[in-house]
Amino acid sequence: MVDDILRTPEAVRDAERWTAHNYHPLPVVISSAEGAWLTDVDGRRYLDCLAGYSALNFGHRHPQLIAAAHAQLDRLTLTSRAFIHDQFADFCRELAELCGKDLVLPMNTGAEAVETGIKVARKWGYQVKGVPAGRANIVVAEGNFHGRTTTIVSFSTDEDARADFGPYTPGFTVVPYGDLDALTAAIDENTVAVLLEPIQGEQGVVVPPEGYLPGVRQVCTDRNVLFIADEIQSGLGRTGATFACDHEGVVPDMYLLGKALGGGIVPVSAVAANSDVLGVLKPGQHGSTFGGNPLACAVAIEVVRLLATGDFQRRSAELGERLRAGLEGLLGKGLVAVRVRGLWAGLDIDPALMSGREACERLAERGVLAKDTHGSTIRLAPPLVITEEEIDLAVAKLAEVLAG
Ligand code: IF1
Repeated sequence: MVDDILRTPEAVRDAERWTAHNYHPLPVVISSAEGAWLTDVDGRRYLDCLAGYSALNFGHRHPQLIAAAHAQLDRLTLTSRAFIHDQFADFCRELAELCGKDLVLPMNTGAEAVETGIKVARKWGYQVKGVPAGRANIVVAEGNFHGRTTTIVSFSTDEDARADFGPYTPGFTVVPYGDLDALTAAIDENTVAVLLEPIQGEQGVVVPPEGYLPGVRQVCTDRNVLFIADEIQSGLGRTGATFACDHEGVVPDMYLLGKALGGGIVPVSAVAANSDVLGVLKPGQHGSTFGGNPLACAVAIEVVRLLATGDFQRRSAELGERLRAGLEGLLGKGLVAVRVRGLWAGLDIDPALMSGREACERLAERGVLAKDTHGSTIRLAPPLVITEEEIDLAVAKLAEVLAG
């Protein structure tokens, strides 16, 4: 058992004693990290194949990001949006330019970006599209994961995420993911937006059929409906492009960003859209205490500059092909399906062999940390700084686990 191998350090028992049990973490207590590697309290090292659910795309403590954080910590950390600060304009401009949009609204967590997108879409619907007050609806997909607020779980199809959190927020229509006909049929005169992950992360890195995203784009354009792409997990280099939508040349009306935007250092999220959409918000109608704070902006500016060269995107695409080849080599050897886009993979293990959780426990015993999603599916999402040798190591350890 993983507890025996990793022992159960005092810190695990302390954590379990003093925290709500809203997670079931592996019994690993990390004390330091660098690049793609973690070190636990006993000095054991692990290759990180989760990267904070894609919040660590640039690796642990990327030197350029840490330097920006240190410099800002020694100057200014928080002003609130009641005033402006000297990092704010550069952050908003450089992120807007990366997205090809006019405006950026900074928040902190991904869920706040999603909530912002929902609120802006509704207000746009009433004030621009002319939807009758209180009648706006938003089309979402089965298997979605957009965060854990009560409104967001209102349209979740995952009972664990949703049960006993009612009463639920109305105004959402759920359709099968990847089914363009069903999505088109769900749009009516009061539909203000379609909200989708371009690739469904928590569902197990589910890539929609080719043509689906362009089809969604077209029907949203034709029906005057906002296409909101939740790129919080799929964006910022993870899939081998700046945004997952890029793979099919699709430009949404709103990008929802988070996770890696904060460089694995501070929570940073944002909504990027043109002024005809984000312009519906007036002072006092939306905000956040920490949204767009100086420390967050200083780090996120460096994140945007790391992405501006395209090097991380190219690296993710190239190394992703090595990862794909390695994983596809395990089909029929314990894996029943492999889905890969850049350095992001969803693996379905033969349920008769083991659960995703068991696979992750056995990987941890072998020095690789990953996370199951559901059942016998695990996701691999290493930092984009991982090397070819480290990819080969992760695949080899997975092969060992699957071979029993
Ligand atoms: C947990 C999942 C992943 C996200 C997308 C918005 C958010 C997330 C596409 C909200 C957050 C995190 C949340 C974290 C685990 C992780 C997760 F397992 F929950 F579903 F990555 F797949 N849109 N995903 O993936 O962002 O508010 O968390 O900053 O809640 O367990 P957040």
